[in-house]
Amino acid sequence: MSRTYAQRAKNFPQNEVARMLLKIIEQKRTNLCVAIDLTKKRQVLEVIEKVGPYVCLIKEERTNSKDSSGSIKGKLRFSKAKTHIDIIEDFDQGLIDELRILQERFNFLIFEDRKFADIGNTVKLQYSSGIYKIAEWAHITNAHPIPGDGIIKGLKEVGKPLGRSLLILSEMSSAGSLATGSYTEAAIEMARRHRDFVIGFVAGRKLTGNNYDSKNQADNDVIDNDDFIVMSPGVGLSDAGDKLGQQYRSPRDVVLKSGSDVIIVGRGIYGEGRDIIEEAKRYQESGWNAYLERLELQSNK
Ligand code: BMP
Repeated sequence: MSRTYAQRAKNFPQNEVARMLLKIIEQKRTNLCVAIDLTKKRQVLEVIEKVGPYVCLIKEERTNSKDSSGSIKGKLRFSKAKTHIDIIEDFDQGLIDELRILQERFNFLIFEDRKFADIGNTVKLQYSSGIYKIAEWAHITNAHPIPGDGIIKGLKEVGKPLGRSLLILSEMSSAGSLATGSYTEAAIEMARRHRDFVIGFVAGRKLTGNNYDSKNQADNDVIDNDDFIVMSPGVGLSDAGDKLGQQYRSPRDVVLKSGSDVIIVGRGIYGEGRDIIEEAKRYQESGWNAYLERLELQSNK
């Protein structure tokens, strides 16, 4: 049984990205992933400059890289998903080049939150081609399980030779999500069939382990050959949610009670009126302390 992030690296013999991520988490003592949902290239880079020391992972959204004006505060907008935008060819490489430089400087991985959801053949194109060429620069991306195994097979054909990894969206943080019950169970089974490419889940709680249904996740130990990294969005220390169905829980709740491995935080860090560096530190400390508390409870069992 492995409990620490560092110990768990050996549970991913086929996934270098998982081992790298677990190593970074342990070295930097942070399980914080910042979701950069900003529309201007300059805003994205500004936030990463500030949060870089406190994160293990940057969750990137497609951005409008042409506009270099505007301040961050009060100008947040979510990128809009467009059908097959990924295969249109006129992308500015500048942002990707700068992201790479920041990544090397601060030692974090990049997670493109693309939420693929189409048949295998289409997602292959969306992942490899078009403006964004996601597979070239994103260590991790994610997919909905709804189309069936073909979506993973398609993404794997592109991503695996490049050493990339995938997360499966098996639960969602928004109110009324349909990703529950047997849907979530089927998503877990799908991930198990593709352990050579799938390293974990986007979910609100640990979904595998010797006692994964327990209300107290300190009771749930990792089963080494059934280990997945769980990343949880819907994390906020100051708000209960937003007006569009988002629901927030604290890092302590998510990591200690629900056994999640990585907290994903967006507006809680760079929302209007927030001090980005202070908030990044606050979430990093809160997430890490919850992990230490979980370890202590487990070792006292
Ligand atoms: P925020 O902390 O600002 O609410 O942002 C949450 C981020 O996590 C967003 O990028 C959103 O797309 C993502 N997300 C989520 O909120 N819930 C999910 O179930 C899955 C997500 O990827």
